[in-house]
Amino acid sequence: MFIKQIEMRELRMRLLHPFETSFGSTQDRHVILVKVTDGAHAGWGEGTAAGGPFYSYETWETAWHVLRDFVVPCVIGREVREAGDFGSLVRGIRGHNMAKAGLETALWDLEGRIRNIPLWKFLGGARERIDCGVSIGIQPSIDKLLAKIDTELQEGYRRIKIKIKPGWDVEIVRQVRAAFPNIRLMGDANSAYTLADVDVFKKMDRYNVMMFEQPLHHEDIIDHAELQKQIETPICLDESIHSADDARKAIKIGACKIINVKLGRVGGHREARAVHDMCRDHAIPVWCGGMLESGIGRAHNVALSSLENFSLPGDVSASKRYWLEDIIEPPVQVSGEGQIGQSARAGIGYTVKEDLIERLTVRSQVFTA
Ligand code: OSB
Ligand code: MG
Repeated sequence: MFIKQIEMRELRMRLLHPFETSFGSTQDRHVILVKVTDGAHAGWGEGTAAGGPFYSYETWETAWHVLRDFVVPCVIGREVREAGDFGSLVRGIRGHNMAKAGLETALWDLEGRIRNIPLWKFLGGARERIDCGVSIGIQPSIDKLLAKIDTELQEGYRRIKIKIKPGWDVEIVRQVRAAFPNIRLMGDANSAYTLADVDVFKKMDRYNVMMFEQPLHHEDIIDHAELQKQIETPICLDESIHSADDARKAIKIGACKIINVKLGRVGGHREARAVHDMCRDHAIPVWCGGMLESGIGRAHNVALSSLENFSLPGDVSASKRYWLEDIIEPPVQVSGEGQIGQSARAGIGYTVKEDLIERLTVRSQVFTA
């Protein structure tokens, strides 16, 4: 593939509802899009950085800077044999995986379209329908949370993830479990605890929670291994895992029993698949995380989730939970059984609404070979 043109865009989008985690609340969501063309076909990717350096150190501002000044110059005008070769082109750039993933995933879409094959098949996926869960932010009250869970269950979602933080944990989990005795329930702490809080997790151990996601520090695996020894509920790592090698080490020391894979966090499809393979080889199930994506990032998540070891429902849910109007057509839709079907069309398998993208754009830059 000759990389003839790369276009970066920053979109200003607004979430239908604010999303609150242990590190704050978001409603204005800027989206970094990357469009890459070989002259005949175009591929699209999304960089999923947030407005502030709270989930990770990246922000949409740093992602723009790193893409424009470092990542794009490594790729523009190059003959790239296949999308999987992206990593070798940007080998010298440390970190900034969300920025890299914006372009990396665009190359996978492009290659899928050139080969006229759906991305999920091209990645080697087998799941024609993926199981969906939802991630529900911290709510103003327990009653609002219970009502929201009820709505999502009626929509068909197969697993409910709630956000927990000190003071919004044991009692919340107890009440949710009392109201919904049989649902698949999990809690995501986004690193809000330390090992000193082990008793909080021991108390929550009673409520048949599928997993606690990233309870401890975002760079830690040692303390997670210690916590896992002391509790029954599986620990799932999110923030701590940036590569297949991170996954190998975490599994080796017993820091987790499940891993959440996010394209942005690991730098794109190639590494996401490597994390998946590493986990599969150690009998560790994975699921696909979400970063409040627009339809483009969402479509990439749907395709990734087709790989066999994505055996747990992910945070990949319908466009309409986030956006009044999504930037792809059709929007990502979830069936009454809580599943998303794979597209039969080439690449990400959705039509990109370029006119809407143009209206939402706050800045753009084009690089031509
Ligand atoms: O920790 O999984 C997370 C959103 C932003 C940053 C981090 C996380 C999340 C979510 C939302 O949980 C998942 C989604 O619905 O896209
Ligand atoms: Mg998480």
